[in-house]
Amino acid sequence: MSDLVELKTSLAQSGIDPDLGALLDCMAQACIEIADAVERGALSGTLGALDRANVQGETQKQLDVISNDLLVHALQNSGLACGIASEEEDHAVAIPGGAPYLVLFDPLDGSSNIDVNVTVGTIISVLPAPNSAPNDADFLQPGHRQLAAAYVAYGPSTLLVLTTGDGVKQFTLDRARGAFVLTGSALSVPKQTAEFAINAARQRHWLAPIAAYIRDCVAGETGPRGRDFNMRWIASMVADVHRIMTRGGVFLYPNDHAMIAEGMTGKLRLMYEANPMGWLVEQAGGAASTGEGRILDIVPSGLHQRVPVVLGSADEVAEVEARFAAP
Ligand code: AHM
Ligand code: MG
Repeated sequence: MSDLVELKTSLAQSGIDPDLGALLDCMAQACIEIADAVERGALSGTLGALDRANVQGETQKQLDVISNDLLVHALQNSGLACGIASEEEDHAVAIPGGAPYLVLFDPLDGSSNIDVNVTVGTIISVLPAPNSAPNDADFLQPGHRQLAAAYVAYGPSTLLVLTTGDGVKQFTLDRARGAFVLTGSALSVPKQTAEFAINAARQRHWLAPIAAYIRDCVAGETGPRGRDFNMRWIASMVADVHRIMTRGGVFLYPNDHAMIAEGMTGKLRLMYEANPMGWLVEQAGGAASTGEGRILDIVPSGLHQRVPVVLGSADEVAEVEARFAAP
């Protein structure tokens, strides 16, 4: 089909700084290589874990490291970013050259799903660079300062979902062209939903507001919510959020008593998971909260800081916030 709009063209027509467009196109090209690596899996001998951990103490998968290297090398050779922060890098990586952007990413989110052939993804955030030789502290900007946010879902189709602050566009990888093409120009998260996503195995650890919210959803038609709810949990944030982008829902990864006992403030990382996904959901008309306030207004204190996450259909996020606000 010749009337399809490729990502590069869509970016050029969007009115954003051409260098930002080129940066996003560069990231997209690297993600096509990640898609190839994920798809080949066992054929390349790249499934399974490495005998080493990242800065958060999580065992790295081979494909975590391959994906990180592909993105880092693409950016180092692009001349379009002056700093990188990644889930798989302990500290920020500076890139000489004076480009005005910082790029943050989770190279392969949900990587526990790789070995079972379930959708995984890449999450990307772009911030303005305050100087040309950034260190960790220069990245600590609230999410509302993001210039672009995107995820790539490596599923039955490889999808790129992107915002630069003017709504959310979806692109599908066309293997014949070797390019992403526009397949959705204004993604919208319905305001209301009857579907929630949470790891219910942590129920015994939940804080009271989360326990009360899920109890009322599960009570269904005869409970206080007066309707039946459905539950889905893929354990790949990209896949769970993409379902919500497509048909609505609420995704919760709250802080809980067990994590608090370990000195944690949730599981998901603010800078390269919660902020970009939060902004994408907001740009599609949804909401993104810790349960006690807007995620994008958090002033970060660390590159790998963790936060509670409640995002998706606006009415349901408000319902969770009301539980936290209740006396
Ligand atoms: P990761 O960045 O180490 O892959 O962890 C993040 C993932 C999310 O994609 C997903 O929502 C969550 O962890 C799943 O957690 P759990 O294993 O507790 O279900
Ligand atoms: Mg990850």
